[in-house]
Formats: sequence, structure tokens, C-alpha cells
Amino acid sequence: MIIKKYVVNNMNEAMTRIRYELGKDAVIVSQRKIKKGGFLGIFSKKMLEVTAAVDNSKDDTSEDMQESIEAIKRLMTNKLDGELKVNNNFNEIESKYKSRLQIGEKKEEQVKEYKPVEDGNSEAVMKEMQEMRTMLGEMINMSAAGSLSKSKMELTLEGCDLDHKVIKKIMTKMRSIEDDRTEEEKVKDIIENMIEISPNKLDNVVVLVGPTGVGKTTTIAKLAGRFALIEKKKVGLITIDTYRIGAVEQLRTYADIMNIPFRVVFTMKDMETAVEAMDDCDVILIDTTGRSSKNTMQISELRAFIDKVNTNNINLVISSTTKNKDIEVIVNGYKALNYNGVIITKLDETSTYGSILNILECAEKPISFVTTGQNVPDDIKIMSSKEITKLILGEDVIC
Ligand SMILES: Nc1nc2c(ncn2[C@@H]2O[C@H](COP(=O)(O)OP(=O)(O)O)[C@@H](O)[C@H]2O)c(=O)[nH]1
Ligand SMILES: [Mg+2]
Repeated sequence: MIIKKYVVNNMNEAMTRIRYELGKDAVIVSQRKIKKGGFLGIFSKKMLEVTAAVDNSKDDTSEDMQESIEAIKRLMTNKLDGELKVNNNFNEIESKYKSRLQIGEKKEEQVKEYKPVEDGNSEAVMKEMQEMRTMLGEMINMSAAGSLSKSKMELTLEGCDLDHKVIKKIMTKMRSIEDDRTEEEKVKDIIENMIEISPNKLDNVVVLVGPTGVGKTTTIAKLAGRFALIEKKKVGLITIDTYRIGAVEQLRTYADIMNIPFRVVFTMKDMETAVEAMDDCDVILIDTTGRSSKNTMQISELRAFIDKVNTNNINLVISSTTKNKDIEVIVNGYKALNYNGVIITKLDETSTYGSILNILECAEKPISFVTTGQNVPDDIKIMSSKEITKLILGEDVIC
């Protein structure tokens, strides 16, 4: 059997070379993406490494050939996780390219002829063995060097549901710290420093924005309760959420219970007069309609309303249960509103808290509050970065 490795630009190039050099009976044993050239991995070129094999011992040894190929496949799939797992659909790839190989013209076949193996000690057998040994050695080295395996710390952070970009940032920082602390201590410290707590006191005009159902209105009610009942401040409530049936009534009920002024705003002119009318309030809390962050028209409309009130107290409300991919879309979609703080809700509805750091890293804004349940006004708090780090690393939970 001949086993040969090809480093090529794409599968087509590999097919042409394999067909030319090994003939129509060659089969693809494996393929993986590699980087070539460059400096320290920078500016390196992405290439494909394809391993192909062909039986050169003619007819009755075809079973041996199949067995050998299977053995190599098993070894590659078992030994090397990660990139080489492209071979999960191994058979599919093999049969796809095998059929294409067989279309080859006769004159291109078996350009490289090997003599059939006649006796176990022949030179050809030795050469083959040597080639296989070299190849296996390379594979094992790659695995042992850890280029394809993840460290225990990386796996731990993955288990906390941290985004891979965030994990990469933490690991890079951790590796750059040279002191006697354990990896755990370093990582704890790094995460703690990544979390910025908002220095902003929520006063004057406070606006909450964010997608539908994340808990904006409930959070407004909690904040109103906290300011009015606990801090004894004069609070006013405004809503521009006239879009959803029942949304106004939801907030009016809270305003009535707490006996605080409440206004509904339909137009931009209304907004100015409503804020002016609450001039004597220490805090004015403004609730908004949940908007799709993907709809720039809706976001611009909301921005026009917010621009009517002069405030730098705009908070993005986002749930801790948001999927990592959606976090990016929401956080970036709302950036047009220039929010300067983040409120993360529903911590009671998740068992891993990595999303908190994923959100903060993506938003690049400090966190002002977290909410931990449906109870108004109790389930809202300011957490320290130490407390949040404990949650993220699974040392604490919110029940
Ligand atoms: N479990 C839990 N539910 C919450 C929390 N905050 C709000 N909710 C619930 O989420 C739902 C939507 O809340 P709402 O304030 O109407 O969201 P809005 O559309 O963003 O205004 C309601 O059933 C709330 O009771 C929280 O911190 N934890
Ligand atoms: Mg609402």
C-alpha cells in the first residue's frame, strides 16, 4: 500500500494530483485544514492537507488494503480531536471522491507503480512501514503538543458558557501573568477586572431600552419602588410603550399602587411636555417599547424620542438567558441609542452565568443592576464585580 500526504490549496487540486500520482483506485484517508508559512502564525496561508492511499499489491490483497485504511482512519479519528474530526463524515467524503477518482482516464492511471509485495522482508514493505511510522509519529506529536486539545482551564470556562472570544481573551491574559498564583486565582482576578460596575447613580431622567419581554417594565417598577419606597425620592413614570395592548396598563397599575405620577407619551412633543411636567421629580423613569435590534427604522424612531430628553442615563436591558449569538446582535443593534449602562435580567432563570461577561464584553459598558425574579420591588440589586465573578465561575448561584 502507498500512503501519501498532499498539501494543496483545495480539494480539486488534491484530486488532480492524487489521480495523477496514485491512479484511479486511490482513496482519501483524511483531510484537514492547516496553516503554512507566515511568522508566528501571522499572515500564514490556509491550506488543505489530504492523505490518500492506494493498494499497489494488486488483486487478492485488497482486503488487507481496506483493513489498513480502516485502521488509519480509526487512529486518526480517535487520536486527534478537533480539526481532524472533519472526518466525522469520513465515509461520505471518501465515497464522493472515490467515485470521482474512478472517472480518471486510463493513461493517467497508476503512474507510480510499486512492485507487489512478495515476501515480508522486502524493501517495499520496510519503506511502507517507515512512512506509516513517520505519519503516526507526526499525528501523536501534534496531539501531545496540545495544538488540538484544550486545556483544563479552557474547558472549565466553556462549561461556564463563556463565549470563545471571551475565553481567548482570558487565557491570553492569564498566560501573560508571571507570578506564583495558581491559574484559578489568576483567572478569577482577570474576570473581576473585566467587570465594570456603573458609577452612575440613577437620577434625573433614566431610560430603559431593550428587546421585548426582557423585563423593562418590571425593572422600571422595581426601580420606582426602590427609589420611592426605600430611598424616599420623588419619582415620576413615563411610558412610550403604546405599541403593545396592556403595556400602558401594566405600568399604570404600578404607578397607582406606589402613588406616583404617570404619563403616557404618544408623540415627540408629548415627550417634552411630560418631562417638563415632572420637573419637581428627583428621578423620572422612562419605559420604552421592545424593538427588534435588527430593525434600524424602529431603533431610529426610538432614538428620536430619546433625543427629546436630555439624559446620559440610558440603560440597555437584556436577559441573562440570551443565546451568545443573539447577544452580539442585540448589543450592537442598540448601540445606535448610545446607551451607557447595562441591566441584566432573569438571573434566576439560568444556571450558568457566563452570559453576563459575554454581554459586558460585547457592550463595552458597565453594569448597573441585575434582576433576580418577578417580585416588585425586591428582585433587583447592584452586585459587586467579586460577586458577579463568583456567579460566572459557578461558585455561587441565584435561586
Ligand atoms: N424570572 C424572572 N422573570 C422576570 C424578571 N424580570 C421580568 N420578568 C418577567 O418577564 C416577563 C416580561 O416582563 P416585562 O417587564 O413585561 O418585559 P418588557 O417587555 O421588556 O417590558 C414578565 O412575566 C415578568 O414578570 C426576572 O428578573 N426574573
Ligand atoms: Mg414593557
